[in-house]
Amino acid sequence: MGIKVSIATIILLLISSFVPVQAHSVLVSSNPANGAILSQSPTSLVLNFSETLAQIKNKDINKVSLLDATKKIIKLGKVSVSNSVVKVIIAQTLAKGKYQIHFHVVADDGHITDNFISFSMK
Ligand SMILES: [Cu+2]
Repeated sequence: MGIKVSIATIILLLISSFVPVQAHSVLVSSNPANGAILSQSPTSLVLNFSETLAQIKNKDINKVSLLDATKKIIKLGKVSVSNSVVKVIIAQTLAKGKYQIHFHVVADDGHITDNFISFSMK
């Protein structure tokens, strides 16, 4: 019994190690870039992922939010997705300080990427 369970576990581990890792969408680049120090307020956020993102008509499954240093949410426009690129317009001028871009996106294979990057305004 115990042996059967461990064999099943080993087989599962072997199978999972063959699942292609490249299917996970990771952030490749962005504008503003992670760690950027800007002197001019950006008018949009552009996030470039490694994989095509899933899209469902009339549903916002790919989400982006912008927070200031006090975790206050900055108003953004509607998120637009084109293949692996997410773009959103920033609806206001950003004051001096630190900001975080949080993103929660769904790759074509259904895998979710949930992370954030930071930039600051000097
Ligand atoms: Cu994946």
